[in-house]
Amino acid sequence: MRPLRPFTALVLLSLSPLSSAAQTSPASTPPPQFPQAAPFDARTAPESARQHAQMIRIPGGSYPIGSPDNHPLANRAAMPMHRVAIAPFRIDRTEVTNAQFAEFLNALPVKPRGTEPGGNVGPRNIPPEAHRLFLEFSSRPSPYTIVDLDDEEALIGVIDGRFAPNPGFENHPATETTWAGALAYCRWRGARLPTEVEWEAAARGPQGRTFPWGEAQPTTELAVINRKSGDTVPVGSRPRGATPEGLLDMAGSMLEWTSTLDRPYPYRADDGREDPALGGERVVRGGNYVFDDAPERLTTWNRTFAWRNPATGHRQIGLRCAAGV
Ligand SMILES: [Ca+2]
Ligand SMILES: [Ca+2]
Repeated sequence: MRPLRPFTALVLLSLSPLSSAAQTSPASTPPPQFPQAAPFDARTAPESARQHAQMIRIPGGSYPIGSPDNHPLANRAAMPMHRVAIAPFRIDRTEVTNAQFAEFLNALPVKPRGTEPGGNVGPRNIPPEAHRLFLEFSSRPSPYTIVDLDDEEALIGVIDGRFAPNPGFENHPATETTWAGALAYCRWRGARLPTEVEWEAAARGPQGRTFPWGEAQPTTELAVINRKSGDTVPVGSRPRGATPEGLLDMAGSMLEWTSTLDRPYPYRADDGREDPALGGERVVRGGNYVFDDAPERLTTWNRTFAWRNPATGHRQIGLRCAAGV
């Protein structure tokens, strides 16, 4: 359970203020080098190939970015509103699914053992040298996983010695992926993570929509919100909440990792916030199905969310990839 972690960290800090644990916050850990995956192959990764082929083009141009200061749903952490010139790019139509992310795991040089559903995967299922890549809680806490398969909210497990989505959850959004795990997936597919401003431009449009679908207040018909923890739904289940270009679940369902370090607006691409080698919190966008049912959490400009340590996976954070045109 993720909510226990801050408490655990506090206990450790208070008991051993001079230990290395006190001096290095997990969120500041630089991302590691993960093992090299086999080259992307559409024949063995058909779900990821389909997602990639259906990416949606977002026009380049000057986009409004950041929170207006005179709006009922204004957010100080997203001020000031400014304009950013954005080159045309493509972005996934939906969040990446468990089936798609499992295809990436099976391209890694790691052979899991046995059969266990996501959440029950443990040291017996993973070769010892790869525990740190897949297990957040089993054995010692990992410094930086790809995905937390031992977290109770994980929906990818092991079936007959292969990584596999939990049956029935193939088309649900991937959960418990770390920031670097999300980046590694997108790179394997020949893509990348969207920058924070690309994500915002795709959700907001050049005219500056308040919500991805427009100005109407969020409802459960427009967005996957107000659900119990673990109760995800298949990606793209709220077509009425699509953007004009057809992007789905840009508000609600999962929060989505971006490439960008959490630094104040105005956005600057050249000040280090896009350096993938740096530690620090990465921005997640779009609200999520458990915690973010309030309208101010689902605006296209909101960039303030708790629990986004990039080194561990989270039940409420998923991903979608971007690429050049
Ligand atoms: Ca989302
Ligand atoms: Ca986790």
